[in-house]
Amino acid sequence: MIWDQKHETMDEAGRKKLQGERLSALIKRAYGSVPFYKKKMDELGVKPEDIKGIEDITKLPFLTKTDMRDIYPYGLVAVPLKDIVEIHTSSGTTGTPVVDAYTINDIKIWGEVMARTLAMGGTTSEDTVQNAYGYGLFTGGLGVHYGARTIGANVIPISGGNTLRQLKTMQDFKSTVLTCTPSYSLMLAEIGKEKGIDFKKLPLKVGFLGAEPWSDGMRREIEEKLNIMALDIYGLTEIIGPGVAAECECKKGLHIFDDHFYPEIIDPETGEVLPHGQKGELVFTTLTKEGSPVIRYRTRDITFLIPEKCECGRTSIRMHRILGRTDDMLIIRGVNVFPSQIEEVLMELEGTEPHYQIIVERTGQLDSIEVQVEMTDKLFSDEIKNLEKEEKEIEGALYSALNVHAKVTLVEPKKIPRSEGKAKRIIDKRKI
Ligand code: DLL
Repeated sequence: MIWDQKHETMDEAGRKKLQGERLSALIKRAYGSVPFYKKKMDELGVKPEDIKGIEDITKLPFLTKTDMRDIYPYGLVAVPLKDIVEIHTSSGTTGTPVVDAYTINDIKIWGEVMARTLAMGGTTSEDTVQNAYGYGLFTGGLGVHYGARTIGANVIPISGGNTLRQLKTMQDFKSTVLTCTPSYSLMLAEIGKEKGIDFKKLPLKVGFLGAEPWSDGMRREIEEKLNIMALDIYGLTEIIGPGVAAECECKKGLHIFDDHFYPEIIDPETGEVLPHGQKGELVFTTLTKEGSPVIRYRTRDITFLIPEKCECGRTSIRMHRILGRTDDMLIIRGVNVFPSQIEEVLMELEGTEPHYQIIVERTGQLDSIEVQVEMTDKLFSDEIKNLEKEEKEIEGALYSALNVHAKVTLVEPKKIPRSEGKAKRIIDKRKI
């Protein structure tokens, strides 16, 4: 179901015109009210009048995470503080958190883009949404909440964690929609199975899963174990939270809500804008945001854009699911590897569970990785020599797919820590 026919199915010329008008209004606003943007534009010799259409976006300076931290907390705010009605921040586990400050209109737009997201998987006012993203400064909980509210669905604001209560709630209230991270959905499946829950008998039909990288192989596991359709949803605090892009039922890339969030792909080394279809760093400009507008923000996420029209009828540009982050890329003996590529390989194998961790170490100048992956109960009860054989086979599969030697260790079932939010896939011993 398409929530916003007008904006989601615009023709190319109409979309470009709207984007251009919104960009030029945004730049006037940002230049006039955010000293940080004025200074950056003045340094480059760009004036608001130079931005007439969307193609002029390349004249503008980039914004980085470091910039956002330097101007913490209110440095990007473009309206009087009395007009800010809500703030969210990133977790700040890796440094000063980044802040998103919303006006009432920003919250309304958030509700709209999240309604588009939930409608992609068929959510209507008849549905009961079990929202297991964390509520609080994290954007997941409230973002989904506003979307479900906009649709008029019944939302259960259960937040993350407390798995037994999640499972009871799912059964008692007959939840039809689940929203949480992909890794947490697997934990629900696992504990549910242990408790004897038959997901085929529950009315749960769709999951909107995101906030962390995952693969198509992981999707297959989740869909099978929970008996749902699992769709990928993407977003980040700096831009709005969830509601930046989402998959439709075709599952062929995520539709970017590009009437609000304009995407570009750049070469992370040179900053050069790359043509559609080429892999690079995703950059976003918030065309309509009032509270803390973001101009050409370098997300550090790696993907490519898919301009062709989707079978679902939406005309917005799509992006491939996130392939990795520039700061998560491992360089193992000269080969670039993203954890998601390792996950793709692991998900194809028999005898293993979708729970793994990658341990990175440095010996001398060289980085090496060990992949710890859980074996199934069946394999666990097998003979040692079979385990060793399986480890060698996985090492071989990783080598032929990625050209990288990784030591593989099969670990006993339930050994890898489970996650209620974003899973920690990499243990980087180089930094410890
Ligand atoms: O994770 C917002 C969100 C909440 C998205 C709920 C989807 C669902 P942050 O905590 O600021 O915001 O983290 C943003 O998480 O730059 C990506 O690296 C990663 N990320 C988010 N969604 C996906 C996804 C929320 N679907 C950072 N696939 C982003 C891969 C994702 N990575």
